[in-house]
This record gives sequence, structure tokens and C-alpha cells, in this order.
Amino acid sequence: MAVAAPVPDLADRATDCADRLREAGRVLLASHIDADGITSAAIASTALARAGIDHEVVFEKQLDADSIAGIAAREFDVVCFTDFGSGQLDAIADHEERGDFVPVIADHHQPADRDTRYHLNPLLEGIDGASELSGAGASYLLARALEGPDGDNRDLAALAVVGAVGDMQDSDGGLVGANESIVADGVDAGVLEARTDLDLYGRQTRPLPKLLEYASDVTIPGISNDEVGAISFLTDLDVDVKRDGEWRRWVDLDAEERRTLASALMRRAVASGVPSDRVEALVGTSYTLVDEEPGTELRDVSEFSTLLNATARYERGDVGLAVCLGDRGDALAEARRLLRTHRQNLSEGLQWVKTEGVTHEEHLQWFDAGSRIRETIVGIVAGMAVGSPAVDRSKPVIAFAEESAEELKVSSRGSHGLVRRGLDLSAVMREASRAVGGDGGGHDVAAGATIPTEERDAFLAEADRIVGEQLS
Ligand SMILES: [Mn+2]
Repeated sequence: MAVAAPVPDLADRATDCADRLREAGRVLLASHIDADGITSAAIASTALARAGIDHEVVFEKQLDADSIAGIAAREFDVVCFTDFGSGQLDAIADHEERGDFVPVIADHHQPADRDTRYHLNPLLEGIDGASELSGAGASYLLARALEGPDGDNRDLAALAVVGAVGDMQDSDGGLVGANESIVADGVDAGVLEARTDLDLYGRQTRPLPKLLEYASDVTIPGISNDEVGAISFLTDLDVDVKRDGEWRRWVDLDAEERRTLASALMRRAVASGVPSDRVEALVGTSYTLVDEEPGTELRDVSEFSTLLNATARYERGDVGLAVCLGDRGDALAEARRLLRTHRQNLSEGLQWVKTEGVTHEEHLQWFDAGSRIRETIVGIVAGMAVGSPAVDRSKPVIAFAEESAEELKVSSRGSHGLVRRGLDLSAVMREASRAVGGDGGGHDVAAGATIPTEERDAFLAEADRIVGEQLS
């Protein structure tokens, strides 16, 4: 029996969407405000501009009935939604029926019950939208379908990879599935390089001791979260870790020096009792944007996506978009300033948690930051707390922050060790929030929810019970 390859079907959908966009006089491009959404917008906007299609870009933090009505009020004939739209098709289809606009959707999230004609989503073709294609990847397929006779859009694969990594689709050490074909396009087009490398954040910009000290994915006793330990590990190596009195960065090392450092780090991890799957996680595929200047955050895909997320968290999607579109002047300076502010806020947030401490329940620990920590970063602070001596590593952390007058944002973080023992925070967040009239979900090691403010204690009791069951 012949089985049709899934990607050609996606390409057909992309062609359909592209044809409709070409017919439109003007297009409103609406995108989600995060790294994946910003790169989605940059890819679609570039492709529309190259195809000579007049358009404007708008970002939304959340696509709901109100924001969709706001979009309809802009009176564009065609609205292209990227990195969201599928999940909101119930509301979008109402507007479509009323003739408010024709939606064209490039998304990778779970579609709602209703469908629409111009709908590009990997889940509709049996491709996993969580790990094989991101919003930026869907937008990239759309961009390829928009290509004219004057040149192809394969250079946009670089941004598609930034988006996929921004959505953590490389969490198993590299990109897979449809994402891998996009990587291949970027390599062919000469804009991207993929290689096996030490998988720590900050290879381009962090001085070596900070690279090791701040590495949070894999915890190595005596090095992670340990400035003195990281420095003594480095100075014991047979590698010149300083040049002219300054710490070198990973990007400054040659291949031999990198091998020496990486293998010493892995030996140290093994000797410190780090489980073998975590030791393996120290190595992964790194993606480099070869046209960007070495030693800048734009050169490394994961640092680039962090920079974009910083603009998004402070509602400056316009700044992130300008950087993606090539602005290396004011927009890049502003993005870097936002990233510095962001790191400052994280460190103040973590300090606040350390000072105030956490409250222990039987199976979990929690803190309520109120308005002291922005709801957009409280999850990251909770994750940093998990790796710090401020909390008990044998229990997950649940963090609350004010989302609005009526709602609390809940973020939860666990450890890989707890996940191995059965912890699934995605289920905890979903079930406990639904039990109190909220909603949530995510990943086993990190998940979130939104709940009515007055339900905090009821939510905690339910979450504590579920975690207890999972870990028993
Ligand atoms: Mn996304």
C-alpha cells in the first residue's frame, strides 16, 4: 500500500495559502509575541514583501475573542495569522462567516473544532507540532510557496530554525522531522551551519566560567551554580582559558581546545554521579547563523531566540521583528538593553525568592510573588530556584504571580530526577487548574496555568495531591 509522504501535503496547503495571499490587495499579518511568533512574522513579512504584497504586522500576546474582534475592526480583506490561529478557529470562523476577513493560518498548535480553507498546520498532516515543526517552520513553508521567479526564500530557513529552537523543539539535542529539512535548506542556502557541539547556553557571548556556572540544563556538582568551582575546573585544564588577562569564550577556542574542555567536563560529570542520559545531554547540535558576526548573540540560534524572547516579554515585538529583518543599529541596541533588563529582573526575582523563602506542602513547595515578579518571567525564576540552594530539590516548585486583578499566573518547575520518578507537571497543572475553573498544561518538567485569584489554596491542595500520587 502506498503511503503519501506528509510533507508534500503540507506543501499543497502552503501553495493554497500563498495563492490566496497573492490575490489580496493588502494583508494584515498577525503573530504571536514570543521568539517563534516574532520569527514567524519576520519570515512571512519578508516573503510578502518579496512577492510585492502590501501588508502590516501586528503582535498579540493572546489571541482571544477580543483581540480577534480588534483585528477584524482593522478592515483588512485578508488576515494572515502566524504561530497562532488554529486553536482560535471557532472565533475566527465566526468573523469569516460574517465576511469580516478571509483568514490564512500558518500555525502548529492544536486546531479547534472548526476548520477553514487556508489552513497550514503540521498537525493536519500527522506531523508533530510540538517537536517537528514550529510556527516559524509553518511560516517558512508558506514563504517557500510565495517564492517568485526572481529568487528563492531558502535564506529564511535561518529564522525558521531560530523560531523552532525558541519553542524548545530541539530539546532532545537537535532538531528532528520537518525541522531537519528546514535546517538542510539553510545549510544549502549557505546561511546556516549545524554541528555537534557542547550544548550549553552562551557559546558565543559568555566568558567560559559563566558558560559553565550558569548552565542550568545539566547540573554538575561543584561547577553549576558555583563560580569558584567553575573557575578552578577551568584553570586545572591544559587549555589557555584566558587571553590578555580576559576570560575567553567558547567561540574563541579552537577545535582541539573545545574537545579537551568538553571531554573533561563529561568526565567530571560522570565522576560526580550525574546520570548518563544527563551527561549525554551535555552534547547536542548547535546551529550557527554564518552571516552574523562571531561573538554576538545573533550568531548562535539559541542566544538569538533568547534575545527575541526578551523583546517579547516586555511587549516590544516590534523591536524583535526589526532585528529579524536586519536592523543592526537602534533595534539591536534596544533588544540588548531589554535583555540586560530582563536578566536584572531575573536576578532580582531569584533574590526575592531566596529572601522570602518558599512554603512547603507535603509533596511540593511554593511561593506567591504577587506583583513583585512579572508574570511573564515568574516561570523562569522558578526554574532558576530549582537549580539553587534556595529550594528543596526533592519537590517541584510552584510559583504564583498576579496576571490581572482576577487571575493568577501559575508556573511550575521540576527536575529531570523527579520526572524519572514519575512527575508530570503538565498533568498536574491541567488537572488542578481545571478543578478550580482555570486551565493549564505544558511539559512534564515545566508547565503553567491560569486560575481565578481566590482559588489559590484550593489549587495548591489539588496539585499537592496529584504530585503525591505521581511520585508514590
Ligand atoms: Mn510557536
